Amino acid sequence: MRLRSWVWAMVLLGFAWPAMSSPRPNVLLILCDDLRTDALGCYGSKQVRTPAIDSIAARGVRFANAFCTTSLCSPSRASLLTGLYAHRHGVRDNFTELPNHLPHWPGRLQSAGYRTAYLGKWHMGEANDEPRPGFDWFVTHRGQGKYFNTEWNLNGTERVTKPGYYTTVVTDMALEWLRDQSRDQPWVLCLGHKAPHSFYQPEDKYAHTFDSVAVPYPDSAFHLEGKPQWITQRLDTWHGIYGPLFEWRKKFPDRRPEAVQDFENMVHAYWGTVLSVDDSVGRLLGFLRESGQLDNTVVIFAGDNGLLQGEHGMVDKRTMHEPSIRIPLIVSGPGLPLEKVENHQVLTVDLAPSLLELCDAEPIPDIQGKSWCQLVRGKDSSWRDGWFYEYNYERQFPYTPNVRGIRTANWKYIRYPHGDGQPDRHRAELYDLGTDPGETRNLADDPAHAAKRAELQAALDALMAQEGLVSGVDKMPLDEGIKPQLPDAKIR
Ligand SMILES: [Ca+2]
Repeated sequence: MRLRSWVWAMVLLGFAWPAMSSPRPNVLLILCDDLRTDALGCYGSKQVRTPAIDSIAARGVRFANAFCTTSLCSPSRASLLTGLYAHRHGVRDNFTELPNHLPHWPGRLQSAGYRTAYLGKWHMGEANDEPRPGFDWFVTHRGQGKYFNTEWNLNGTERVTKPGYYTTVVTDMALEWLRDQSRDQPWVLCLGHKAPHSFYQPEDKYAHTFDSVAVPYPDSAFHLEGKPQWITQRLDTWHGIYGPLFEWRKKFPDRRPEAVQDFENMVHAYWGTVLSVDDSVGRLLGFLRESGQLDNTVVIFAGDNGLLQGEHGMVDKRTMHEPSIRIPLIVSGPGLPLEKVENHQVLTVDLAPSLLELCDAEPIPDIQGKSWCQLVRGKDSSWRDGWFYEYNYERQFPYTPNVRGIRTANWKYIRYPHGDGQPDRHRAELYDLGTDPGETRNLADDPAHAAKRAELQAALDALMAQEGLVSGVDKMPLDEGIKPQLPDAKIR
């Protein structure tokens, strides 16, 4: 009774109720492109020092087992925004627009009264740099952008080539936008880095930081026995370790042991681009701290997909092996625990419902992701045990078959459908991640593990059937095999 009387007194005195509740948090999403978890200090890198990124983990939640559901840039970005798998949002490759009718979390927050901006790499719709729905301010470029001197489309008003390093330029633009925002209205800022996507070009000041660090090919590159043949066939291609290595190797294929120097140079350059991202994060956090907004901002640092860096003889991503599907995901802000490491498996599709819950906004109905807000507070005992992965063969990049697979906390089963509904022609893969996290021993054809394989096959079928993906509905192209051809220069 006392509370009700107090509320009525406030109403009679002319106080508005919303002003009495805590202000809605701002949202800063920092999205990297092709960032491996092991290129960050807080995920255990011994080489790459990332104090600013690590500081987000220290004041928030670091997800130790975050995964993408399709390891490819555009499909995964669409999943991060919409909470949907690729088969639902329809962005199956790097050349498809995110359909305008699909709701996404920044758009939801815009409808709920937020000011919203997207700055940097969008990359859904290769040639389109025009503004997209749901954002009050939208600055991007065509295609992959360039590490130096990118041409930007400023909110559809003009195209400007801004001199300098991409990571620095996009951070300057982000700070400029943040300084312009009123304190009376919450905001969403999505910053899409190009880094550390190929072709890796560090800033001059980081070009030689790792010169003294030896980077051999991973041991798993030399132990492909028991794995499907297509992995061996990939070795000399655009996505294999003896191939061009995103132009860090000029003459290829090169299987000579001394050609590992090209691989080492490539990895050094990749790491160098991450150091600039850490500088960017430091500047953004510094601004939020100095302007008194840090404690009321949800800060998300994430990658869109993982990256193979020599494991099993592969570079690039797309496959379902661990380095390809693992993404960094670190979140801090009001309502979240401090310095927590969350070990449950979370997915790209979980970001949208989680952020909308943190901002107390209307959820998007009928999506496939699940909010992890209660999970990280230790209050969700019904979290998923397993999830399925999907990738469709690309004729422009004929280095990875169709992939359907399931990952549980301790097991992974991967199959490679041909695309014609007939029995698979590639050997499947089965790994005991509990004892073999490096996926070195393929147990798929081991009679001692036949029951486990059958169990996981049934679980995969059940998960996909829940989404309506039964035989004949789950569409995919015909697998035309692994080919030596290089992709078209315009889409590399
Ligand atoms: Ca990517």
